[in-house]
Amino acid sequence: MDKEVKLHGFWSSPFVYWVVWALKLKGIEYDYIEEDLPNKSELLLRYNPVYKKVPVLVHAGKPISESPVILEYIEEVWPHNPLLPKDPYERSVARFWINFATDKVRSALVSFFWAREDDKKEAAEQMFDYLKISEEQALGDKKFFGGNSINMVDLIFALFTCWIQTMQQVVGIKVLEPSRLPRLHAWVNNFKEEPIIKENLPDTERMLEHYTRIRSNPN
Ligand SMILES: N[C@@H](CCC(=O)N[C@@H](CS)C(=O)NCC(=O)O)C(=O)O
Repeated sequence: MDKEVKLHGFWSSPFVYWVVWALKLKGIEYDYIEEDLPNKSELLLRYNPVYKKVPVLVHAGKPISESPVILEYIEEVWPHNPLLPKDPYERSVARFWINFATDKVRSALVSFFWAREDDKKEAAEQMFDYLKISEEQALGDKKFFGGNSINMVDLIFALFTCWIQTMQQVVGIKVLEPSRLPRLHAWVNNFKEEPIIKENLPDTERMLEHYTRIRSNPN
């Protein structure tokens, strides 16, 4: 029987993983529909006519698009195993870092991935600066951004797990090194060791092949 919750996704998309992890951490059953992005399904185009992107979450026939919006929706509809702090101030701090990661750090990662030979070092340093700020100001000495357990900030910063690791290999520069970002580096390992995350990560070989192909042939 069809489930009430459906997720349209793509296997290498970090935005899709944010939603997968949130649903799994809350124990929500769902049907997963893998999209062929060069050849999107009619349903995806109907559900997300503005951006035509994944992820799209469909709950009781109603579509929700844009991953941060989807995460907020999941948190509101299924408040158990919370992904945001209860305290309003702490919640605003979490949202501040979610914003910082999706805006500043994510664009720095994209610029790093696409940088030409001459600009690579500068792009790497810009990303390092943002990661250092995140390490010092948001993570501190905690195990996770959420404290002792994973919260929404951890899910968003997960861009700096498999995705940054693959991109560093493709670009040929390492930014997230234990000597320069020791606490963030330890966080990556802690995050990837959490059972729900560990069971739901993209295959590293396939990621490397995929991102190498994208970088050498953007179209
Ligand atoms: N801002 C969107 C970004 C989603 C996004 O970029 N999805 C990509 C896959 S990683 C996509 O669907 N690309 C298809 C396209 O652009 O045609 C979100 O947070 O959900």
